[in-house]
Amino acid sequence: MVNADVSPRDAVVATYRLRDRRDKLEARAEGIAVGLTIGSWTDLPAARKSEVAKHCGRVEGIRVLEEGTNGEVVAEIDIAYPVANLNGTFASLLVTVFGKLSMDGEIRLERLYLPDALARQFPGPKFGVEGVRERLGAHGRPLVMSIFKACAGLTLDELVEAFGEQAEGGVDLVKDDEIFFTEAYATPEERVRAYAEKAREVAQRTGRQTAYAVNLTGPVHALRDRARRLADQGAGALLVNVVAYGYDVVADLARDPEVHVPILAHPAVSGALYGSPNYGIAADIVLGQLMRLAGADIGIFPSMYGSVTLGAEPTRRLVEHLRADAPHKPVLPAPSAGIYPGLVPRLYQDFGVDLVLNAGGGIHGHPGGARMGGRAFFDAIWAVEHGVPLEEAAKDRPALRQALEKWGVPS
Ligand code: 1AE
Repeated sequence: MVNADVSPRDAVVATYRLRDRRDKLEARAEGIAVGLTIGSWTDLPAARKSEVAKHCGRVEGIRVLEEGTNGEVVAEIDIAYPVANLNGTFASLLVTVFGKLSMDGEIRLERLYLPDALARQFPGPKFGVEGVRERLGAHGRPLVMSIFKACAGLTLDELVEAFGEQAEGGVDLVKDDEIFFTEAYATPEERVRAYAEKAREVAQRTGRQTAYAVNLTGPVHALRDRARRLADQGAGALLVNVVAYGYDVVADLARDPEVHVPILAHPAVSGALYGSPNYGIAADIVLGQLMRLAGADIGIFPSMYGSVTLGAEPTRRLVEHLRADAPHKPVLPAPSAGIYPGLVPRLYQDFGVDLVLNAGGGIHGHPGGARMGGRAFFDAIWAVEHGVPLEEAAKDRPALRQALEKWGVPS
């Protein structure tokens, strides 16, 4: 019953890491290939029809990685699923490769190969690295993004004042915190309009334009209208809690020409998918590969250094997905959580110049306030670009000096 005709060109190939008895691996792999496509746990007469059999999955490989105990081994298996089973949605992709299977004991989706013809059915980023740089007028250096902290409970006037403080620091973007949902004090539309006015006022004085990435919240059925409205009213970008809402929701926004601003993908909730080494879906798929397909222009993920961390190897693979040669535009990486000015040389070294320096505490916790917090990042950028050690640059740059005094430079 296994389909021998499906070629890599017209198949999605999923690689799983699982634990099972060595002598059961073949049957297990075959059970997945059939069970997730045309079969079930028992013989189904209809599955023998040739038209149905065309849709069957195929075992592409079985590799034992580690010997375990009691005859069990840790192994990787590759299963090819015909693209013809899918319909260009994340729902069809994820349910095919890891729907029911995700509940079948110790098994983890490690890699996912999509042929270009299938990848093209997903929108990908509307702007990508160059498009975001163009919109923000920021070239040849990392972007600096401030995370708006402590928002719930502030009146619109207080919020505008806090936005102004961040804009005075010269940051390219101020983004809402992902946990900012309440509209009791100001709606997202009111914030967008008021911050845009404040940004214009600051820009007239400083020559620096700051865009606002507004948290796109509300019921799913209203998101597209709200996104269009926020874009029209002056939002610089949309912050979306992608995993909570679902990749297809983001893809709909990315496909819509009237949503004419970049999408910032926040990773909230994703740890529930990738957190275990033995279950779930690898972080680089969740936060790299699928985010790009869905249309994220900036991809936020836990940095390797800070308060919520991701290891160096998953990070490398994740960033590779964001930047790899592919049918879609590349995505700007925003390694986040616990970012402060002393880390800037390390971030350049690890990620290069196409990068977003995204900081909440590292800007608002600056002894001189958010204004000085933003400046400290630009001082650090200046130092790296001129090959000057941070401590040296800090001597005549008070914002950087105070930041280094408070948070130091990692060794
Ligand atoms: C990986 C997500 C980071 C995030 O959402 C966040 O708010 C970070 O804040 P700070 O920079 O760690 O204060």
